[in-house]
Amino acid sequence: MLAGMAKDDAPAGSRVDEAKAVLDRNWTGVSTIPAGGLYPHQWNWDTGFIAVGRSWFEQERAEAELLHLFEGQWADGRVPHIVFNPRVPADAYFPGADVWRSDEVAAAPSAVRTSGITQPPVHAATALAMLVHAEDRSRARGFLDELFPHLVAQHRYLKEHRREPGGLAWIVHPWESGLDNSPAWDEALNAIEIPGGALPPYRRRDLATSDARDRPSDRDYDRFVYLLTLYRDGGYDDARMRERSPLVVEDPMFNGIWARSAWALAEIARMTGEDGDEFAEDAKAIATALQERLWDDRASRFFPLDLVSGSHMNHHSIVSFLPLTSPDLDPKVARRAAEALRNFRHCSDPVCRLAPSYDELEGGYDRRRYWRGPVWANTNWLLAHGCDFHGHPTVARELRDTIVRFVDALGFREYYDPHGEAGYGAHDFSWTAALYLDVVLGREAGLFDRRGLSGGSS
Ligand code: 2M8
Repeated sequence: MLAGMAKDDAPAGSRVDEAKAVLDRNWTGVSTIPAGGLYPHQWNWDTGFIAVGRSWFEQERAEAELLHLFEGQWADGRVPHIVFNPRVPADAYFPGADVWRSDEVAAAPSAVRTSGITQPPVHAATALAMLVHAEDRSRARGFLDELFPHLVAQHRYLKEHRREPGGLAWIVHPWESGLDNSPAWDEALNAIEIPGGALPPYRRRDLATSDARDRPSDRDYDRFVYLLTLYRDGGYDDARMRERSPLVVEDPMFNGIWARSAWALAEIARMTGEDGDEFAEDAKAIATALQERLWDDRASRFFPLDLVSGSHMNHHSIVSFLPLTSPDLDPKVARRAAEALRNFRHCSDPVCRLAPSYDELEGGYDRRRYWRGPVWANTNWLLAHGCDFHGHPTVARELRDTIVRFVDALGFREYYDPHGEAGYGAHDFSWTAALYLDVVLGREAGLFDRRGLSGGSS
């Protein structure tokens, strides 16, 4: 059971050196893997979180790993969700490079093999945070100059290839949401009829390295693989996928993070002497579209929109609150969302913490299966920045406290039981270590509480 303090009653936040050691163990020479065994390659949004934490103590490596991710960027601007490490055996992860076959697509890079879907665009805000943490600020500014065109291309990919006329970006795979197995996607996933012969034979690799109780069901996995093959066999053509995919969703979290990213791009443009108006306007437009299309006034939260059925997906998952990361959200809407977030646990247990990935009172909740109930460091961390920005420091503090208390008591796990009874998933999980570092060191440096998304940006 989670006690108030760390192991052996050490003071809160005393595992900073261990957190750095986790990141160093997971460093491959060019990037940081999420965790040994289960995730042996470079992941997209993981890199964004990892670089924030790493930049507190290893500026050069943090820059290198972000640049390495962008070596996998396609000519159309998409940043793939995985950049494969060629030194890792082909069967170490499924679906691997041979399944995605980026080398058969003209727009994909030739130097590295990648997946073809994307993940939430956290990287522009990461780059801003890295500037704040940098020991060598002139080097950090040079890095921003180098990264800026890549970030612009990432933004324009979403705008030109993934944007619905209503103003929000859609995703075509639960893996693009980052919250792969969330009950939020159940209905849409369950509605998918896989045509006979359309599913290639495959063997799951995740179950070889982790407990089946933590991972998605075989039925869900079939649908993950089917959606992948559909996109791949259509040459990763977005217009075609928008028309034919049985899963096309406007996700509040993806779009909230996109809005934050556009806002951060405008800030970076200002610092690097570029014109940032386009991005500032886009950030506002995405926030407006979030409110118009996904805000549910009665429930005081945002619900995803299923563009195939035309209905909102009214499940009580954490994605409903992530638009708080958008700086341009109407303050009244932000206040109501922050209040609803605080009541989100529905848990009588006093150690029950903010913020589970799914509401405990809802069908589909599972306190240990990934994204179906457990608490994750990254969603708490994103929400904390959003709550600070919108003037809700108490909720922000509670969210950050949860990260520190869970890690202090249970180690650097991939995710945690919301009642604090256990950690689950991978051990030595990189983004947990990185975000713990950011919270503990950011607090020591006095960065939080109404200082803005990156903890202060110039
Ligand atoms: C999980 O997703 C991957 C597929 O991308 C998997 O289950 O194999 C998710 O938690 C995702 O958000 C994360 O980026 C990835 C690596 O940590 O693992």
